[in-house]
Amino acid sequence: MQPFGQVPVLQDNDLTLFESRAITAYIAEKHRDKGTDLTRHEDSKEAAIVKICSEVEAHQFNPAISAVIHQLIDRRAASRRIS
Ligand SMILES: N[C@@H](CCC(=O)N[C@@H](CS)C(=O)NCC(=O)O)C(=O)O
Repeated sequence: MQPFGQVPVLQDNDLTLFESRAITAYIAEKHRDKGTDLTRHEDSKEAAIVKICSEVEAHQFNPAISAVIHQLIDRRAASRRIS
């Protein structure tokens, strides 16, 4: 389902999606009339700011925090092996 063997994957009827930000954008668009319009589709300036936030999260925040998360997971796994 995911060409790189990773998660997440979303299957919505005949549509299969991968890449977390594409999945969340799809869900936000699909359900935009059911609450807060997270993608701000009616205001192009606000929509652009949402896209900037997504890009910053993907390319600045995520690489930095991923290293921390993986270290925590590795440390927890190591402590389980010791005990
Ligand atoms: N760019 C992808 C990255 C997905 C990703 O890194 N998934 C990790 C878990 S958070 C994974 O499946 N790792 C297992 C592997 O790479 O084998 C996305 O945003 O969906």
